[in-house]
Amino acid sequence: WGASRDDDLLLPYSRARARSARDCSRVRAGSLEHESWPPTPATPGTRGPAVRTFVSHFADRAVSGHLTRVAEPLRTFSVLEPGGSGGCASRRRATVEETARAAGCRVAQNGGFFRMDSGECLGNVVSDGRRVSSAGGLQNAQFGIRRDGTLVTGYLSEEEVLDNENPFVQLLSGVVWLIRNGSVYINESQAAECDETQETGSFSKFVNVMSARTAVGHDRKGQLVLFHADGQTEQRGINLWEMAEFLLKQDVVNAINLDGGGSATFVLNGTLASYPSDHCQDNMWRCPRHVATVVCVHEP
Ligand code: NDG
Repeated sequence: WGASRDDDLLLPYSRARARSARDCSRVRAGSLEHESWPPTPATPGTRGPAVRTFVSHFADRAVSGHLTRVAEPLRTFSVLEPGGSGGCASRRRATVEETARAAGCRVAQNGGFFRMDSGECLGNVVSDGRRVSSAGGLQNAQFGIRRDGTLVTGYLSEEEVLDNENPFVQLLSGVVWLIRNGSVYINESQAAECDETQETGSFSKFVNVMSARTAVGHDRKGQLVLFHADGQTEQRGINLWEMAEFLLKQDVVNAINLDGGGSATFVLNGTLASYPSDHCQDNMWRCPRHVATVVCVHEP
């Protein structure tokens, strides 16, 4: 999928082409729209992630979840492959607990999207400086940290992902750039991004349906922010507009939407602390999904 659309880029007038709601062309070179936030030195005394638990009202529904802030993310934040290094290459899938326990994460959530049938990690994955998966220039919202601690949010060409001057040490892909420079950026994302990366349904269903959700971004102090809300597609949870509004109120400046639905998982000190929507083999119980990448907050 997607590859045939490469041809679009060879046409001189391709830039003028009206963008469809499913822009799955690949951008290899040049510079795309993204925001860079310079590293902020941590104020002395701030140690470890600050985890807040909420049960908040969205319209009439009570929704539970967590908001985590991380000072000095360069030293304490990692994107992890499923079940440890080599997990994307071998299309392994693991629960967030499995991946997080082995890596000693204090806080961990599911990360990027994956193919439900094959387990393939989708999009860019740079894990502790190792580039283990490539989006091949497909346009989806990216979040990453460069070697000097700069936080990058938005769209990146293949060339920019591979930058050698100030390379990415952590990078992952979501679907929908929720907040750009302090404003909701969902409509723009729907026009610009490849929606084949998600399997919930049409792009507008994916955006507007109530579901469990996760996100990553940063606030005005340069702290990395992780968000997770419990839910179940069409039954419980929040849509992307509600998540973006919540994050804006928390002083978030840039954020992207990560994998949600049955993938949404929050793990605190190695223990499941969220209410997953997938059923276990015994229909009575709910079980955390085996997912691909994990976002992890660990000791420096
Ligand atoms: C979740 C996603 C789905 C995705 C799948 C695998 C939501 C609401 O995980 O889009 O294809 O990554 O984010 N659902 O089910």
